[in-house]
Amino acid sequence: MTRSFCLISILLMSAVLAPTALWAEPPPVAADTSLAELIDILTERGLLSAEEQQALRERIAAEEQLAAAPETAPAPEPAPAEPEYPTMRTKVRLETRFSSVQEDENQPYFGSRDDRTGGDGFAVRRARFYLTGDLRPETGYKIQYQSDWGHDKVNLHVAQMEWRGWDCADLVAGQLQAPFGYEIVTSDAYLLCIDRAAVSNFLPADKDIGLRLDGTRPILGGLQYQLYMGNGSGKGLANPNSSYLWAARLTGNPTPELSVGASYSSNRNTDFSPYQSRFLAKNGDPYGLLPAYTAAQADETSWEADFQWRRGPLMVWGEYIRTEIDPGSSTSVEADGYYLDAHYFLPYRGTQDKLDLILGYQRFDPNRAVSDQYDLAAYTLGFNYHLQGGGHSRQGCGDMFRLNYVWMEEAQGEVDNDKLILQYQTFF
Ligand SMILES: [Ca+2]
Ligand SMILES: [Ca+2]
Repeated sequence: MTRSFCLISILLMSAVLAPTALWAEPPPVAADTSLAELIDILTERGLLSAEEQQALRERIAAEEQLAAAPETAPAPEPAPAEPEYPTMRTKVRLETRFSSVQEDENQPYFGSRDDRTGGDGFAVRRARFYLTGDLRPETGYKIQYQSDWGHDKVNLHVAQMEWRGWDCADLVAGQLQAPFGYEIVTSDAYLLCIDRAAVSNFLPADKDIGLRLDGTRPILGGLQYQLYMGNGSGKGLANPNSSYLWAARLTGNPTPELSVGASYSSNRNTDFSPYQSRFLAKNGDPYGLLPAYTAAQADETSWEADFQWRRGPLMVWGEYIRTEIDPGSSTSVEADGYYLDAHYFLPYRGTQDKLDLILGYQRFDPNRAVSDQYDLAAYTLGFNYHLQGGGHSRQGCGDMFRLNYVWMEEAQGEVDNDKLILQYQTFF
C-alpha cells in the first residue's frame, strides 16, 4: 500500500506541476475516483503516454495482487543449475618457433629437438589438442592428442579418468603424468625458459600407464602427497614383466612465498625410461647400457628436491635430480643435474606484468664417473612478452612471444652448439 501511496503522490504532483493551461477546465474528480481512473484521466489530458498508462496499470495490478495474497510474491533467485553431464571443454596449445644453432651438426643431444643435426630452422614445436570434462560431479576425464615436431602421426599423449568420490584422495587412472619432479610435470606453456633443463628431460619418469593417488587432505603437518604405480614402459606400451614403476611425491608451502617438493621413484627390470629413450638412444649409447634395457634388466632409482620462490615480480625455481642406473651385469651408473632459473617482470609502459627477463643456469651429468662431451653447463638469457598480461603467477599467461639465447659448454670435446630460439605460443 505504501508503494501505491507513492504512486498516487507522484501522479498528483505531476498533475499539480503541469502547465495550468491543461487545467483550464478542471475535471470533475470524485472523492472515490480510483487510481486506475485517475491514470485514465491523466492519459486523456496528454500527461501520460499510452505506454506509461499500460505500465502503471500493470504495476498497480501486481501490487494489488501481492497485497491480497503475499504468498504469490516472486520466489528468490534459484541456485545455479547443475551442469548437464557429461561436460566437455576443449583446449589448444600451439608453439611455433624459429631456432638457429651455431653449427647444426653432430652435436650432443641435450633434450631439445633444436640440438639434433638438422633440427634448427622453423618448426611447430607443440601442437596439442585437449578434451576435458566431467561425466558426473565426482568423475572427470582428460584426453590430450599431440602432433609435435618430429612426430609424423597424431598420437594419444594423455588419456586419464579421475574419480573424486573419496574424502581423502582422488584416484587418477590411465595414461598420465607420473608424479616425479617439478619442471617435467609443468606444462611448457608456463616454463620460465623456453625449454626444460636437460636433467628434467632425461632423468624423471614422464608419461606412463597406471594409477595415481592425489591426496586431498594434508599429511605430516601440512604436506600434499601423490603416489603412483604403473607399467614403467612409457606411453602406449604394456609391461614386459611383473616389475612396476613406483613413484611418490610430497609438496608443501613453508611460507606463502615458498613452495618445496621432493620425489622418489623406483623402476625395476625396466625396458624403458626417458634416460634410455632420450639420452642413450639419441646419443649412440655412450656407456653401453642399451642392451640391459632391451633385456628388461635395468633397475632405475631416482630422487629429487625442488623449490619455487615468488615475491612480487620476482620468481626463482631450482631443482636437483639424481638417478642410479643398475644394468645388472656391469657397474651402476649415476647421473645427476640441476637448474636454477630466475624470472623478473620488468617495468614496461606503465605495467609490470607484460615483459619478463629470464636468467637460467643448469648442469647435467649423465655419468658421474667419466668426464665427457655429455657433461653440460648451460646459461640462458631470455625475454618473454605476454600478449594478455602475465600476472605474477605460474598459470598467469601461456600466450606470449619468447626469446632465449643459450650458451652450452661441454666438459670435453667442446662443440659450437650455442643457440638462439624465438617462439610464438598460445594456450587457450
Ligand atoms: Ca660425466
Ligand atoms: Ca658448446
